[in-house]
Amino acid sequence: MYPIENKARSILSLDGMWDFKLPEGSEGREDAWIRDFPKDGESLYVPASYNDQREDGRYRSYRGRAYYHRSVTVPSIYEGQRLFLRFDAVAHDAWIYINGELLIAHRGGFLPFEAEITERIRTGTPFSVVVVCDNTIDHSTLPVGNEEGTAFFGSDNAQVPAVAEAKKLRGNVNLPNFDFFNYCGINRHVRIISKPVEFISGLTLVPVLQDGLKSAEIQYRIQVDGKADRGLPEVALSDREGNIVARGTGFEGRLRIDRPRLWEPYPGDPYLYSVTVTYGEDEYTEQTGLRSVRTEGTRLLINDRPFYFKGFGKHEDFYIGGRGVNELLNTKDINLLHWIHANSFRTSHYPYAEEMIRLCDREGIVVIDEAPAVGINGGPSVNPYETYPLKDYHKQVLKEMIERDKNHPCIVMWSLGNEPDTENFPESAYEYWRELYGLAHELDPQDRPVTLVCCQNDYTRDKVTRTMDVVCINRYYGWYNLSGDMKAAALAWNIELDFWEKQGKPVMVTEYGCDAIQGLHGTNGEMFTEEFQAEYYRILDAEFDKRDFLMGEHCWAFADFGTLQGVMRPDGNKKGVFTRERRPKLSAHFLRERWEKIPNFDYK
Ligand code: BDP
Repeated sequence: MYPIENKARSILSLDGMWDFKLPEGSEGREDAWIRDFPKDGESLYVPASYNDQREDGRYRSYRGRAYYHRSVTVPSIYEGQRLFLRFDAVAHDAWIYINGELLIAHRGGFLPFEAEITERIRTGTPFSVVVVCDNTIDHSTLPVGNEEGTAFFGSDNAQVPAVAEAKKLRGNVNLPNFDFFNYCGINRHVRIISKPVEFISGLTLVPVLQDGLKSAEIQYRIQVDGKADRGLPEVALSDREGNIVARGTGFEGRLRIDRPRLWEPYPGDPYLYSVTVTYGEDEYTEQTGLRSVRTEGTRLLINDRPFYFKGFGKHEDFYIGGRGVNELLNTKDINLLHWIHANSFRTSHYPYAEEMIRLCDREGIVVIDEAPAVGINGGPSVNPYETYPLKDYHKQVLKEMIERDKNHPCIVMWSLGNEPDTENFPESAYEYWRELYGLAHELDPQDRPVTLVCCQNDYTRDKVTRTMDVVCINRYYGWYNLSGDMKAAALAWNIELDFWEKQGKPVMVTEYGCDAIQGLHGTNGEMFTEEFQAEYYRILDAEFDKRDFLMGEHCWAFADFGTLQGVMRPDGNKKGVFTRERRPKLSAHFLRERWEKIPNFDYK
């Protein structure tokens, strides 16, 4: 549950300066650091990625375990409370030690974990927290790293003998099989949360709209923790003004609402109610919205009306902090989405910080929530489904993601992953992704639509994409192929769209785009110019408008972002419609004019 403060709970933030150390070589002394952290550690800021905080190339190229330390004292006034240490995200694998003893280990860099420390510490007495985090990516991690060969967009031509030899000798390096920088470290907030001895440990909310949206109920389920029986929980639902509009008692129940105010995407009113649960001494409040979501024919319906997605794939990425949670930047991004008349984004390619999802609830931005499964693709000769040990872990990540985000009204669809191989090994792909599809439906109490985002490939061989609730396609006609030839690109799009039209499914474009270097201009549609990017969108969007079954367009990408260096990535990926510092490129003005004219509902 997201940490909150109220009369029963408080938060001690552990954000700020931590001691940090990267192992120097192969001395193997680091185990001792867990008990006795070296005094010569560097100072690094948390929450943020460690990679760009110091002028040391090793911080960017490092592969392996990194060590953080901090001394903490919980004030004595907390005596008698239960205390929990929570990490919102540590990339990628983490081991947390309290006074030299392992408290908890966690796999995966984008989801929260917490453990009770009440019995491990004494209030009023300093204790040490050591975080060991490992940024290794390989065939068993999500996102996936390569174990041999080159990174995504790498430039190592192994046919040159000297290059092949040098690669063998260079030792362990991280080879991302994905196109974003592998920013690592304590990327999100760290907090100690105090809770009463008996406390509320789980809350599930399912809005059900009835009677042609004229009435509604919220089904709730509550879990508690603690030895003593504190009776039945009480539940109160308040409207935006704070008036209680429904009450319930018990671990499960329904809150009925007459004349409900619906949660609507901006510029509609993203109306939020508050659910407050009390149990013994404890109290927990969560905001929730009333909205329905389902697919029907070629449409995705929000509140029973066909929604048209306008927006982007994004990244959590910024100067210096890397993938560190950045609430100031999130605020700016949401306002840029409003400015450009976008209504949605996908959390490509991993679940974003909880603060961002909460902001989207409030601001009426529709979200497709994506698991960090990117890079499940080994080329024509490697069947990743047989050789990458991922499935159980992938299930675990899905479970954690849906558990974290299940109550948010802004989330209307789960994405199981991005651009896996579905073409070289279509049967294996089908088996793998259909099982996860079933699991996501099972796990989600709101039973939202489920998708997987499919790669530019021979779509006729792909058997699984078409079985998802929504077909999501990433396509780069006019850029990676038919480069610069927008006439041919429009033709290719139409050939492919004819195919998808026949599937009778809701289809949306989850990525299309091209690099544009800020300030580079031209008069003849030259690739990489701002004019080319604007023209690219103008030409392709005109084709999309002719297709009634297409239910959305997400440009790639919202803003320029950092990647591994390589010959195709001059200072990162430049497909942003905004620059990395959030200045609009020419295409932003085109999209703003276009999207102003496209309503959220009934466009198609
Ligand atoms: C797609 C990926 C995305 C990349 C993009 C690109 O989904 O992560 O950044 O292409 O090449 O394949 O810019």
